[in-house]
Amino acid sequence: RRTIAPGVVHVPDWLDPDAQRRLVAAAQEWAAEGPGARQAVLPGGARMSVSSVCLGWHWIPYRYSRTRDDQDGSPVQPFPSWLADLGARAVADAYDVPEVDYRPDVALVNSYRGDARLGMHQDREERAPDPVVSLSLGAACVFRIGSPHHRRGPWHDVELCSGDLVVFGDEHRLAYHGVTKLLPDRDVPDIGVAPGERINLTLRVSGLA
Ligand code: MD3
Ligand code: FE
Repeated sequence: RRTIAPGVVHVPDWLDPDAQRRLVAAAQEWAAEGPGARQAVLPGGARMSVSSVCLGWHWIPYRYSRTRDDQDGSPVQPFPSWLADLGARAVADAYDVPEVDYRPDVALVNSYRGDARLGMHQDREERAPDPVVSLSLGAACVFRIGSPHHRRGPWHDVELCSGDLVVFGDEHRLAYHGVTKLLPDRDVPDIGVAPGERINLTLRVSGLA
């Protein structure tokens, strides 16, 4: 465990290869259901390079809904209770406490390939202050986190590898962050991710009814 900044804890290799394999298989099923994963379109018209699928609530830049309003309008897939339990264990381990009251109801599953990246942004659509849990699978990346106040630096660059956990809470819950590049040449355990692909799951508490 390493505290990167107040409220930001990185736990390398939190998921063993079997747990990673199970999460990848689940992510592939979610991405194949209904209209599938999509590259969201920003209000200015730019298409995101990251492809994503949501559970619990559907995220569109910049709001949540219960229906896939930028696809076929079908209901978003349910958020499974085993994933909520995994999230609570993640927060407890990262913050080194025996247990926590953490009930995430949103998962965003992001897939990165090739030159995909995620520009610096804040996650402000949730109405609850609870931390965000991030789980990384497959190719490594450079993740960048700054402060809640400045989109520009100073920031921390952290390499996230397959199996890593990061929890973002407290004063960094609203910090600017992004993914600056993939590191596709690193060794990845055989967990069923396509070569060069990175999958990231974030678990959140929406605070929505
Ligand atoms: C810090 N995803 O989905 S996970 C996102 O790797 C997102 O796909 C990145 O940023 C990814 O919005 C980064 C780490 C992360 C997620 C949410 C945060 C860091 C955060 C919310 C607040 C502060
Ligand atoms: Fe984010």
